Amino acid sequence: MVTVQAPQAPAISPLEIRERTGSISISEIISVLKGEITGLHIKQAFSVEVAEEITANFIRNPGLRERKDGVPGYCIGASHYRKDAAMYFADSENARPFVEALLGNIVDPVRGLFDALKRELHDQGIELRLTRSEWGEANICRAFCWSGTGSYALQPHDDVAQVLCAGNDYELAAAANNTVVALNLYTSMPEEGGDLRIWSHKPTVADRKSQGVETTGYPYSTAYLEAVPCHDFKLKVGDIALIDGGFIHGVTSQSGNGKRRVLLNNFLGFARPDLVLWWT
Ligand SMILES: O=C(O)CCC(=O)C(=O)O
Ligand SMILES: [Fe+2]
Repeated sequence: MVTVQAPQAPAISPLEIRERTGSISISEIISVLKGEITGLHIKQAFSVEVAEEITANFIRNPGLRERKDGVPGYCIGASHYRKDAAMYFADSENARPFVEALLGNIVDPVRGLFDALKRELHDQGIELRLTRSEWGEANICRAFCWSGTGSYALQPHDDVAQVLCAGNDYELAAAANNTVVALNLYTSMPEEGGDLRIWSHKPTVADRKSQGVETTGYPYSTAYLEAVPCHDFKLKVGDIALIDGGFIHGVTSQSGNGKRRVLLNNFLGFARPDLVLWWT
């Protein structure tokens, strides 16, 4: 006899959200890395002038291209999503001049944050570095502008499936057992929408299998998330958001003045108690 199991309702995991205005503190970033904070939103964390310069560098960048991996959007830089290590590191090496052109020679908030976190972790006996391999090294960030139509500019997803399925050629595979932190810096925002929505659910491997997203973590259906509470980060230019990328999140559709939504993004996480890796 075949028994048909009723689909399991997604388990609710509480969100620990912090939102405030000002400079980002390194101890807060470490709290997100340790899984103590699920979502950290720092408003006006870097200057509008710097944001505008990076956005201008994005728009005129010869490395700007459309994503061809099923996620609608435009990007500069490399993504390890659905790539083996050889391909990802080759992409990273090829994209380096474009990422450098994106950040230009200004004092930018990504490198500033990386250096400050590196110093603080070093004092605690922990190394922070870009992930690397025999094929090359990751870049410090990439830039995105999502172009999904419908309710979401970027559909609900988690960032951990792609790390869990990365394969043994990646040293970052070890980070999937710990909190995978997504760091987002917003350099251009539309007038309305483009919120970062995070749901109170951290899917397991079994949840992903049931949703047919075992290796990608993308996309989860609206029906699956219907009964799950969520929080919307209302973002403005110059804001920084860090989230535990294991929780399902997405970007709501945008409207208003036609300004594009541009962000710098990367991931970081503990690979060992004495090593934090940083990748894209
Ligand atoms: O655009 C955002 O605010 C979030 C981006 C994101 O979730 C991702 O790149 O995986
Ligand atoms: Fe994400």
